[in-house]
Amino acid sequence: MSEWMSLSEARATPGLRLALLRSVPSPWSQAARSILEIKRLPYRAAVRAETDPAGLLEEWTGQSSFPAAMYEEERPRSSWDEILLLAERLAPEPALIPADPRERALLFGVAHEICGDMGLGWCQRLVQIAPLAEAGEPFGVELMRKYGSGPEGQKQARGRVLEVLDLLRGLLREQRAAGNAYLLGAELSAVDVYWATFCNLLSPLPPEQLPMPEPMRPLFTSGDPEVRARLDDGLLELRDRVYQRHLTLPVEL
Ligand SMILES: N[C@@H](CCC(=O)N[C@@H](CS)C(=O)NCC(=O)O)C(=O)O
Repeated sequence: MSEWMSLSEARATPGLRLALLRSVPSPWSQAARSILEIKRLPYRAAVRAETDPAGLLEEWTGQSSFPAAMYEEERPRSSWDEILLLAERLAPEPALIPADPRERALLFGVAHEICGDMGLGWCQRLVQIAPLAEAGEPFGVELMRKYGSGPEGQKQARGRVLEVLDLLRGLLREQRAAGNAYLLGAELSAVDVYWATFCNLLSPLPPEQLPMPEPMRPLFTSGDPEVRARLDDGLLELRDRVYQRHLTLPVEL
């Protein structure tokens, strides 16, 4: 279990600090933690506390989303790729980014399809929050203000989720045919970690492995039959395997 500190405490602490969203299975936060843990990088976990001055995360990191990784006095890293590159630099082994430039380009391309703007996580969030925002639910309205992608983006969102799932199951099928267990080959890479953690937006791990507030579970469970069919085609099994072999269970929120 992590010892959580406030953002103010974290700012006054040297070393590697990760500002995280707590209590919700935010896949960006979960992926960042998982990467540091796989690499056995010591870090301090920080969460916004009531004692923190308003706007501290924004002032410190220049943006308002979680996670953000801060190493010593270096510039804060707040996007999934910056956080991955920082972790890889601080602990090159086990490598989660291939050394070969062509394979690396593929890794960042696929990872963008999972974690980036208009990727799987982004688009599934648009699918989840649209009805809440339309109903005037403050949480949905706020997230739509922050992450809305215009009427065109909203229209594309569900199709993009299906497309990325097709991309991932295609990669998995090809690797399996070549006798490999992971999305990009024989070894775990960052895209396996992203898939396992982002899968919780569509089909969360069971309560004993992911103890999220239960009223939240339906929001994180896709009832879309086309999504379910794609998950059942090897992707849930991959998620389970990655968690069991490489990540921490139960997930700490
Ligand atoms: N900046 C991140 C994306 C992080 C992100 O979308 N975080 C969301 C998770 S739902 C968040 O912090 N939402 C809460 C908020 O904005 O207050 C990246 O590009 O990797």
